[in-house]
Amino acid sequence: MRFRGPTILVCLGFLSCVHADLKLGFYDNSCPKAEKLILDFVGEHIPNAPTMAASLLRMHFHDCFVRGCDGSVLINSTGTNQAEKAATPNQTLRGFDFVDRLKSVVEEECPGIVSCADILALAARDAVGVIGGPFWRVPTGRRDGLISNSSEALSEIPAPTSNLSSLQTSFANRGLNAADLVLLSGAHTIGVAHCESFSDRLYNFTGNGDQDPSLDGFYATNLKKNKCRDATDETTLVEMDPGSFRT
Ligand code: HEM
Ligand SMILES: *[C@@H]1O[C@H](CO)[C@@H](O)[C@H](O)[C@H]1NC(C)=O
Ligand SMILES: *[C@@H]1O[C@H](CO)[C@@H](O)[C@H](O)[C@H]1NC(C)=O
Ligand SMILES: *[C@@H]1O[C@H](CO)[C@@H](O)[C@H](O)[C@H]1NC(C)=O
Ligand SMILES: *[C@@H]1O[C@H](CO)[C@@H](O)[C@H](O)[C@H]1NC(C)=O
Ligand SMILES: CC(=O)N[C@H]1CO[C@H](CO)[C@@H](O)[C@@H]1O
Repeated sequence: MRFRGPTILVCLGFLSCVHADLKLGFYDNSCPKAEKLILDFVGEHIPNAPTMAASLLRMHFHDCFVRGCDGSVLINSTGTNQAEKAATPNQTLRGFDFVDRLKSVVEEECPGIVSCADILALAARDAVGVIGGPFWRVPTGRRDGLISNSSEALSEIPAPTSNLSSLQTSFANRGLNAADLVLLSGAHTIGVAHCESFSDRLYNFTGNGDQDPSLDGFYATNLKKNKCRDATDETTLVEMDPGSFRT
């Protein structure tokens, strides 16, 4: 299944549609207010916390890339299971509380009807809209998964060090082509990254204390001087798109 042009971000919403019957307005009869409640909640809170839009969009992506968009990214670890949340790429996910609160609002209206997976998919879409991003239609009817496995998350979510061919393979495994990869990577026009996610490209690209030669020299120098001052910085955040990372 391929989606092109203005519907770029729709692909994420459709990832799980291969195995399930999703449709627009799945809850029109069972919980007619669901989508409005989500939109209102997001519209009320995202303007006060605009960086949350990026967090929700990324959480939706991570959810979808492990076992489909099934909400399993939200599941907590237990004494006997390390959940997706515990995997390294998830250590920088934020917004779990936001989704939990949203779920409570929807539960109050219609107990046990609307899946967490749909709530996350809709909230990510609506939050991007609130900060001035594109709109895409989100078919609903996802069912929540019960399995959440940190080692799967580690192997399924592309690493910041992944090269182009492994990114293409990872996307192809989910029915997404090179154009989808490029377009969806455009999500990085919002949000932030921790220095540690990419500092090897500044300080130790091949293990010899070198810099990635494909990185723009001016940008790299600027990052080293003003942001990621040494190879061990684990806390500094860098704006993905300096000057407009919230919009
Ligand atoms: C193509 C493979 C991808 C890789 C390797 C990748 C990797 C990353 C990394 C390393 C970060 C920074 C994490 C941190 O240091 O805090 C990040 C952030 C982010 N990613 Fe991706 N990503 C990919 C695709 C996507 C896609 C498809 C989406 C959504 C459509 C997405 C949405 C985001 C967003 C919104 C942020 C900012 C999060 C925030 O500000 O809290 N990414 N990504
Ligand atoms: C996960 O744990 C947090 C903190 O204890 C709790 O607030 C949240 O409701 C839990 N989420 C789920 C999906 O069980
Ligand atoms: C999690 O997934 C890994 C890799 O697929 C597997 O070896 C492991 O048994 C799984 N863990 C659980 C608790 O299911
Ligand atoms: C890309 O990375 C994969 C996995 O690490 C590796 O097997 C492959 O050789 C790399 N390809 C290129 C062109 O560097
Ligand atoms: C650079 O990478 C090499 C090989 O992975 C490692 O042995 C070395 O300690 C790293 N240097 C720094 C400064 O992190
Ligand atoms: C939100 C969340 O569950 N974060 C976890 C990510 O992984 C680290 C390390 O495994 C945990 O300490 C965090 O609680």
